[in-house]
Amino acid sequence: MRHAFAVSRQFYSPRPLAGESLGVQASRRLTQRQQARIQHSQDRRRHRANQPEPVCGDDSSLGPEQTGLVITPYGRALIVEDQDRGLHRCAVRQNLGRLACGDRVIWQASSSGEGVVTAVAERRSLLTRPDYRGQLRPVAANLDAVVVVLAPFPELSESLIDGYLTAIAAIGVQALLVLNKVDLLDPPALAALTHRLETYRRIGYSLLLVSSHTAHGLAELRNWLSGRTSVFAGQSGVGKSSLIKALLPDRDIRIQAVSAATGHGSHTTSASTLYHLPDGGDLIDSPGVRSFELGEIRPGDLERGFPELAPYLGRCRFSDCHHEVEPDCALREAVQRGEIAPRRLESYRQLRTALDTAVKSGR
Ligand SMILES: Nc1nc2c(ncn2[C@@H]2O[C@H](COP(=O)(O)OP(=O)(O)OP(=O)(O)O)[C@@H](O)[C@H]2O)c(=O)[nH]1
Ligand SMILES: [Mg+2]
Ligand SMILES: [Zn+2]
Repeated sequence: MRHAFAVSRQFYSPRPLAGESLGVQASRRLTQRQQARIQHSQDRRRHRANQPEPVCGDDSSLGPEQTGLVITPYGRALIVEDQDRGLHRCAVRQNLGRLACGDRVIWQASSSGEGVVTAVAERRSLLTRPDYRGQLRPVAANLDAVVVVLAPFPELSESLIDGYLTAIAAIGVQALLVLNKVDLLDPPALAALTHRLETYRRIGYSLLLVSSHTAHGLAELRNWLSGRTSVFAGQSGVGKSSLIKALLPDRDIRIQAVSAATGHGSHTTSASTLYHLPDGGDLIDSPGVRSFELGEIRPGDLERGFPELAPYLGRCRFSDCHHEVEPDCALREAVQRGEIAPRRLESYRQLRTALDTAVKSGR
Protein backbone atom coordinates (compact mmCIF):
# COMPACT_ATOMS: atom_id res chain seq x y z
CA MET A 1 0.00 0.00 0.00
CA ARG A 2 1.24 3.41 -0.85
CA HIS A 3 0.71 5.33 2.29
CA ALA A 4 1.72 3.44 5.36
CA PHE A 5 -1.75 2.70 6.63
CA ALA A 6 -1.84 0.01 9.22
CA VAL A 7 -4.97 -2.02 8.64
CA SER A 8 -5.26 -2.69 12.32
CA ARG A 9 -5.30 1.02 13.06
CA GLN A 10 -8.30 2.14 15.06
CA PHE A 11 -10.84 4.41 13.47
CA TYR A 12 -12.57 6.76 15.74
CA SER A 13 -14.56 9.89 15.98
CA PRO A 14 -12.20 12.59 17.25
CA ARG A 15 -13.23 14.40 20.37
CA PRO A 16 -13.79 18.12 19.92
CA LEU A 17 -10.65 20.13 20.53
CA ALA A 18 -10.42 22.10 23.73
CA GLY A 19 -11.83 25.54 23.10
CA GLU A 20 -13.82 24.65 20.00
CA SER A 21 -16.79 26.81 19.31
CA LEU A 22 -19.46 25.88 21.82
CA GLY A 23 -22.23 26.96 19.51
CA VAL A 24 -21.20 24.54 16.81
CA GLN A 25 -20.24 21.78 19.18
CA ALA A 26 -23.47 21.95 21.17
CA SER A 27 -25.50 20.82 18.19
CA ARG A 28 -23.01 18.03 17.62
CA ARG A 29 -22.75 16.85 21.18
CA LEU A 30 -23.70 13.22 21.10
CA THR A 31 -25.53 11.17 23.67
CA GLN A 32 -23.80 8.06 24.93
CA ARG A 33 -26.14 5.94 22.86
CA GLN A 34 -25.35 7.93 19.74
CA GLN A 35 -21.65 7.63 20.44
CA ALA A 36 -21.94 3.90 20.94
CA ARG A 37 -23.89 3.62 17.68
CA ILE A 38 -21.24 5.61 15.80
CA GLN A 39 -18.48 3.55 17.33
CA HIS A 40 -20.28 0.38 16.28
CA SER A 41 -20.84 1.64 12.77
CA GLN A 42 -17.23 2.82 12.48
CA ASP A 43 -16.01 -0.55 13.70
CA ARG A 44 -18.09 -2.21 11.00
CA ARG A 45 -16.73 0.18 8.37
CA ARG A 46 -13.18 -0.40 9.48
CA HIS A 47 -13.74 -4.10 9.35
CA ARG A 48 -15.19 -3.88 5.84
CA ALA A 49 -12.40 -1.59 4.60
CA ASN A 50 -9.86 -4.13 5.76
CA GLN A 51 -11.46 -6.92 3.76
CA PRO A 52 -9.72 -7.89 0.52
CA GLU A 53 -12.97 -7.39 -1.42
CA PRO A 54 -14.68 -4.27 -0.13
CA VAL A 55 -18.45 -4.49 0.02
CA CYS A 56 -20.93 -1.69 -0.38
CA GLY A 57 -21.59 0.61 2.55
CA ASP A 58 -24.90 1.25 4.33
CA ASP A 59 -25.93 3.64 1.63
CA SER A 60 -26.33 1.68 -1.59
CA SER A 61 -25.75 4.80 -3.68
CA LEU A 62 -22.21 4.96 -2.32
CA GLY A 63 -19.31 2.98 -3.73
CA PRO A 64 -17.10 0.59 -1.77
CA GLU A 65 -15.21 1.80 1.25
CA GLN A 66 -11.62 2.80 0.62
CA THR A 67 -8.78 4.13 2.65
CA GLY A 68 -7.55 7.62 1.83
CA LEU A 69 -5.30 10.43 2.93
CA VAL A 70 -6.49 14.01 3.46
CA ILE A 71 -4.42 16.27 1.19
CA THR A 72 -6.01 19.61 2.02
CA PRO A 73 -9.20 21.06 3.42
CA TYR A 74 -11.43 22.75 0.86
CA GLY A 75 -14.14 24.84 2.45
CA ARG A 76 -16.30 22.40 4.38
CA ALA A 77 -15.06 19.56 2.19
CA LEU A 78 -11.73 17.78 1.89
CA ILE A 79 -9.51 16.73 -0.99
CA VAL A 80 -8.76 13.06 -0.33
CA GLU A 81 -6.12 10.97 -2.09
CA ASP A 82 -6.95 7.37 -2.90
CA GLN A 83 -4.54 4.42 -2.94
CA ASP A 84 -3.56 5.20 -6.55
CA ARG A 85 -2.94 8.86 -5.80
CA GLY A 86 -6.15 9.97 -7.49
CA LEU A 87 -7.73 13.02 -5.86
CA HIS A 88 -11.37 13.27 -4.81
CA ARG A 89 -13.43 16.01 -3.29
CA CYS A 90 -15.23 14.56 -0.30
CA ALA A 91 -17.88 15.75 2.08
CA VAL A 92 -17.35 14.79 5.72
CA ARG A 93 -19.88 13.08 8.01
CA GLN A 94 -20.68 15.65 10.66
CA ASN A 95 -19.90 13.51 13.68
CA LEU A 96 -16.23 13.32 12.65
CA GLY A 97 -15.53 16.93 13.63
CA ARG A 98 -12.79 18.87 11.93
CA LEU A 99 -10.27 16.87 9.98
CA ALA A 100 -6.83 18.04 8.95
CA CYS A 101 -4.31 17.60 6.21
CA GLY A 102 -2.54 14.27 6.89
CA ASP A 103 -5.59 12.56 8.42
CA ARG A 104 -6.11 8.97 7.29
CA VAL A 105 -9.70 8.22 6.48
CA ILE A 106 -12.28 5.78 5.16
CA TRP A 107 -14.29 7.24 2.30
CA GLN A 108 -16.81 6.16 -0.31
CA ALA A 109 -17.44 7.56 -3.76
CA SER A 110 -20.93 8.93 -4.25
CA SER A 111 -22.92 8.85 -7.48
CA SER A 112 -22.22 12.53 -8.13
CA GLY A 113 -18.54 11.72 -8.58
CA GLU A 114 -17.63 13.16 -5.23
CA GLY A 115 -17.06 11.24 -2.05
CA VAL A 116 -18.05 11.00 1.58
CA VAL A 117 -15.58 10.54 4.42
CA THR A 118 -17.14 8.19 6.95
CA ALA A 119 -14.38 7.44 9.45
CA VAL A 120 -11.00 8.74 10.52
CA ALA A 121 -8.03 6.87 11.93
CA GLU A 122 -6.65 7.65 15.34
CA ARG A 123 -3.98 10.33 14.99
CA ARG A 124 -0.44 9.72 16.11
CA SER A 125 0.12 13.47 16.44
CA LEU A 126 -1.73 16.69 15.79
CA LEU A 127 -0.51 20.21 15.19
CA THR A 128 -3.09 22.86 16.05
CA ARG A 129 -3.20 26.62 15.63
CA PRO A 130 -5.46 29.16 17.23
CA ASP A 131 -7.81 30.74 14.70
CA TYR A 132 -8.68 34.43 14.63
CA ARG A 133 -10.97 33.90 17.65
CA GLY A 134 -8.22 32.13 19.57
CA GLN A 135 -9.83 28.70 19.18
CA LEU A 136 -7.59 25.79 18.36
CA ARG A 137 -7.97 24.31 14.89
CA PRO A 138 -6.24 21.18 13.62
CA VAL A 139 -3.63 22.06 10.99
CA ALA A 140 -1.68 18.87 10.34
CA ALA A 141 -2.32 15.33 11.53
CA ASN A 142 0.06 12.40 11.81
CA LEU A 143 3.20 14.49 11.68
CA ASP A 144 6.52 12.83 12.47
CA ALA A 145 8.73 15.89 12.47
CA VAL A 146 8.94 19.65 12.41
CA VAL A 147 11.89 21.14 10.54
CA VAL A 148 13.00 24.39 12.16
CA VAL A 149 14.55 26.51 9.44
CA LEU A 150 17.21 29.01 10.55
CA ALA A 151 19.34 31.43 8.57
CA PRO A 152 22.13 33.90 9.17
CA PHE A 153 19.65 36.55 7.99
CA PRO A 154 17.17 37.22 9.56
CA GLU A 155 19.47 36.66 12.48
CA LEU A 156 18.83 33.56 14.52
CA SER A 157 17.94 33.70 18.16
CA GLU A 158 18.50 30.92 20.66
CA SER A 159 15.45 31.85 22.71
CA LEU A 160 13.27 31.55 19.61
CA ILE A 161 14.84 28.16 18.77
CA ASP A 162 14.22 26.97 22.33
CA GLY A 163 10.58 28.06 22.08
CA TYR A 164 10.17 26.08 18.85
CA LEU A 165 11.86 23.01 20.28
CA THR A 166 9.62 23.09 23.35
CA ALA A 167 6.47 23.44 21.28
CA ILE A 168 7.64 20.56 19.06
CA ALA A 169 8.38 18.37 22.07
CA ALA A 170 4.88 19.23 23.34
CA ILE A 171 3.32 17.84 20.14
CA GLY A 172 5.46 14.75 20.64
CA VAL A 173 7.22 14.77 17.26
CA GLN A 174 10.87 14.95 16.21
CA ALA A 175 12.68 18.20 15.51
CA LEU A 176 15.36 18.89 12.91
CA LEU A 177 17.38 22.11 12.78
CA VAL A 178 18.28 23.33 9.30
CA LEU A 179 20.59 26.28 8.81
CA ASN A 180 19.74 27.66 5.37
CA LYS A 181 21.58 30.28 3.24
CA VAL A 182 25.03 28.95 4.09
CA ASP A 183 26.09 30.36 0.69
CA LEU A 184 26.07 33.78 2.36
CA LEU A 185 28.70 32.83 4.91
CA ASP A 186 32.48 32.82 4.52
CA PRO A 187 34.26 29.97 6.33
CA PRO A 188 34.96 31.88 9.59
CA ALA A 189 31.35 33.14 9.79
CA LEU A 190 30.03 29.64 9.10
CA ALA A 191 32.32 28.21 11.78
CA ALA A 192 31.08 30.81 14.28
CA LEU A 193 27.42 30.03 13.60
CA THR A 194 27.86 26.27 13.72
CA HIS A 195 29.73 26.74 16.99
CA ARG A 196 26.71 28.61 18.38
CA LEU A 197 24.43 25.80 17.27
CA GLU A 198 26.71 23.08 18.60
CA THR A 199 24.75 23.14 21.90
CA TYR A 200 21.77 21.64 20.07
CA ARG A 201 23.84 18.88 18.54
CA ARG A 202 25.21 18.06 21.98
CA ILE A 203 21.73 17.62 23.42
CA GLY A 204 20.75 15.32 20.59
CA TYR A 205 19.22 17.40 17.80
CA SER A 206 20.40 16.95 14.23
CA LEU A 207 21.61 20.05 12.43
CA LEU A 208 21.93 20.25 8.65
CA LEU A 209 23.68 23.06 6.78
CA VAL A 210 21.93 23.84 3.48
CA SER A 211 21.40 26.42 0.79
CA SER A 212 18.28 26.42 -1.32
CA HIS A 213 20.16 28.64 -3.79
CA THR A 214 23.20 26.43 -4.38
CA ALA A 215 21.48 23.11 -3.44
CA HIS A 216 24.23 22.53 -0.88
CA GLY A 217 23.08 19.95 1.68
CA LEU A 218 19.75 19.25 -0.03
CA ALA A 219 20.56 15.58 -0.62
CA GLU A 220 21.12 15.14 3.11
CA LEU A 221 17.90 16.99 3.86
CA ARG A 222 15.94 14.81 1.40
CA ASN A 223 17.42 11.79 3.03
CA TRP A 224 16.34 12.95 6.49
CA LEU A 225 12.81 13.72 5.28
CA SER A 226 12.25 10.43 3.47
CA GLY A 227 10.02 8.09 5.43
CA ARG A 228 8.63 10.92 7.56
CA THR A 229 5.76 13.39 7.37
CA SER A 230 7.20 16.80 8.13
CA VAL A 231 6.27 20.44 8.26
CA PHE A 232 8.63 23.44 7.97
CA ALA A 233 8.58 26.18 10.57
CA GLY A 234 10.73 29.24 11.15
CA GLN A 235 10.85 33.02 11.09
CA SER A 236 9.69 34.91 8.04
CA GLY A 237 12.46 35.23 5.45
CA VAL A 238 14.61 32.26 6.49
CA GLY A 239 13.81 30.49 3.22
CA LYS A 240 11.07 27.94 3.99
CA SER A 241 9.23 28.51 0.70
CA SER A 242 12.51 28.48 -1.24
CA LEU A 243 13.45 25.14 0.34
CA ILE A 244 10.03 23.65 -0.30
CA LYS A 245 10.26 24.67 -3.97
CA ALA A 246 13.70 23.12 -4.22
CA LEU A 247 12.49 19.88 -2.63
CA LEU A 248 9.25 19.62 -4.61
CA PRO A 249 9.95 20.04 -8.31
CA ASP A 250 6.36 18.93 -9.12
CA ARG A 251 4.67 21.24 -6.67
CA ASP A 252 2.95 23.38 -9.33
CA ILE A 253 1.65 20.30 -11.15
CA ARG A 254 0.29 18.99 -7.89
CA ILE A 255 -1.41 22.32 -7.13
CA GLN A 256 -3.09 22.12 -10.55
CA ALA A 257 -4.29 18.59 -9.80
CA VAL A 258 -5.69 19.70 -6.44
CA SER A 259 -7.39 22.65 -8.17
CA ALA A 260 -8.99 20.29 -10.69
CA ALA A 261 -10.25 18.07 -7.85
CA THR A 262 -11.92 20.99 -6.10
CA GLY A 263 -14.16 21.34 -9.14
CA HIS A 264 -13.70 25.09 -9.10
CA GLY A 265 -10.38 25.29 -10.88
CA SER A 266 -8.56 27.15 -8.17
CA HIS A 267 -6.92 26.13 -4.97
CA THR A 268 -5.35 28.74 -2.81
CA THR A 269 -2.13 27.50 -1.34
CA SER A 270 -2.96 29.36 1.85
CA ALA A 271 -4.49 26.12 3.17
CA SER A 272 -2.15 23.44 4.53
CA THR A 273 -1.44 20.97 1.75
CA LEU A 274 0.31 17.61 1.80
CA TYR A 275 2.88 16.80 -0.89
CA HIS A 276 4.76 13.58 -1.52
CA LEU A 277 8.51 14.05 -1.75
CA PRO A 278 10.05 12.44 -4.85
CA ASP A 279 12.52 10.48 -2.71
CA GLY A 280 9.93 9.37 -0.17
CA GLY A 281 8.26 11.03 2.78
CA ASP A 282 5.59 13.70 2.82
CA LEU A 283 5.86 17.40 3.33
CA ILE A 284 2.97 19.45 4.64
CA ASP A 285 3.26 22.98 3.34
CA SER A 286 1.50 25.07 5.88
CA PRO A 287 2.08 28.75 5.23
CA GLY A 288 0.37 29.65 8.51
CA VAL A 289 2.78 27.67 10.65
CA ARG A 290 5.55 30.16 11.13
CA SER A 291 5.85 30.37 14.84
CA PHE A 292 4.32 28.33 17.55
CA GLU A 293 2.55 30.32 20.14
CA LEU A 294 3.24 29.78 23.75
CA GLY A 295 -0.43 29.04 24.30
CA GLU A 296 0.19 25.64 22.77
CA ILE A 297 2.73 24.74 25.46
CA ARG A 298 1.30 23.52 28.74
CA PRO A 299 3.31 23.79 31.96
CA GLY A 300 4.09 20.06 32.01
CA ASP A 301 5.51 20.23 28.49
CA LEU A 302 8.39 22.54 29.33
CA GLU A 303 10.70 19.85 30.69
CA ARG A 304 10.28 17.81 27.54
CA GLY A 305 11.72 20.72 25.56
CA PHE A 306 14.81 20.76 27.78
CA PRO A 307 15.83 17.12 28.05
CA GLU A 308 19.34 17.98 29.25
CA LEU A 309 17.90 19.63 32.39
CA ALA A 310 16.05 16.49 33.47
CA PRO A 311 18.82 15.01 35.63
CA TYR A 312 18.98 18.22 37.69
CA LEU A 313 15.32 19.16 38.06
CA GLY A 314 13.98 18.71 41.57
CA ARG A 315 17.51 18.70 43.04
CA CYS A 316 17.68 22.35 44.06
CA ARG A 317 17.61 23.13 47.78
CA PHE A 318 14.26 24.91 47.46
CA SER A 319 11.44 23.11 45.76
CA ASP A 320 10.19 26.43 44.32
CA CYS A 321 13.66 27.49 43.15
CA HIS A 322 13.63 29.99 40.28
CA HIS A 323 17.23 29.06 39.44
CA GLU A 324 18.30 32.68 39.68
CA VAL A 325 19.90 33.72 42.98
CA GLU A 326 18.90 30.89 45.31
CA PRO A 327 21.68 28.98 47.10
CA ASP A 328 22.32 25.33 46.19
CA CYS A 329 20.61 25.59 42.83
CA ALA A 330 21.34 22.33 41.01
CA LEU A 331 20.78 23.91 37.60
CA ARG A 332 23.14 26.85 38.11
CA GLU A 333 25.76 24.51 39.54
CA ALA A 334 25.45 22.35 36.43
CA VAL A 335 25.93 25.48 34.29
CA GLN A 336 29.07 26.34 36.29
CA ARG A 337 30.43 22.85 35.71
CA GLY A 338 29.79 23.28 31.96
CA GLU A 339 27.11 20.56 31.90
CA ILE A 340 24.28 22.88 30.80
CA ALA A 341 24.66 25.73 28.29
CA PRO A 342 24.01 29.06 30.08
CA ARG A 343 21.73 30.21 27.24
CA ARG A 344 19.56 27.14 27.58
CA LEU A 345 18.99 27.75 31.29
CA GLU A 346 18.17 31.36 30.44
CA SER A 347 15.57 30.21 27.87
CA TYR A 348 14.14 27.72 30.33
CA ARG A 349 13.70 30.47 32.93
CA GLN A 350 12.11 32.80 30.38
CA LEU A 351 9.65 30.15 29.18
CA ARG A 352 8.84 29.11 32.75
CA THR A 353 8.06 32.74 33.66
CA ALA A 354 5.95 33.21 30.51
CA LEU A 355 4.03 30.01 31.24
CA ASP A 356 3.46 30.92 34.89
CA THR A 357 2.13 34.31 33.81
CA ALA A 358 -0.12 32.67 31.24
CA VAL A 359 -1.45 30.20 33.81
CA LYS A 360 -2.10 32.99 36.35
CA SER A 361 -3.94 35.08 33.78
CA GLY A 362 -6.08 32.03 33.01
CA ARG A 363 -4.94 31.44 29.41
N1 LIG B 1 21.36 33.66 -0.37
C1 LIG B 1 20.32 32.89 -0.16
N2 LIG B 1 19.09 33.42 -0.13
C2 LIG B 1 18.04 32.61 0.08
C3 LIG B 1 18.19 31.21 0.26
N3 LIG B 1 16.98 30.68 0.45
C4 LIG B 1 16.09 31.69 0.38
N4 LIG B 1 16.73 32.86 0.16
C5 LIG B 1 16.12 34.18 0.00
O1 LIG B 1 15.54 34.58 1.23
C6 LIG B 1 14.35 35.33 0.99
C7 LIG B 1 13.19 34.74 1.77
O2 LIG B 1 12.94 33.43 1.29
P1 LIG B 1 11.50 32.73 1.43
O3 LIG B 1 11.67 31.35 0.89
O4 LIG B 1 10.46 33.57 0.84
O5 LIG B 1 11.36 32.73 3.01
P2 LIG B 1 10.14 32.15 3.89
O6 LIG B 1 10.78 31.49 5.07
O7 LIG B 1 9.25 31.32 3.07
O8 LIG B 1 9.44 33.47 4.39
P3 LIG B 1 7.89 33.66 4.79
O9 LIG B 1 7.05 33.06 3.72
O10 LIG B 1 7.74 35.14 4.94
O11 LIG B 1 7.73 32.96 6.11
C8 LIG B 1 14.14 35.33 -0.52
O12 LIG B 1 14.64 36.54 -1.04
C9 LIG B 1 14.97 34.15 -0.99
O13 LIG B 1 15.45 34.31 -2.31
C10 LIG B 1 19.51 30.67 0.21
O14 LIG B 1 19.75 29.48 0.35
N5 LIG B 1 20.53 31.56 0.00
MG1 LIG C 1 7.17 31.48 2.61
ZN1 LIG D 1 17.42 25.96 41.08
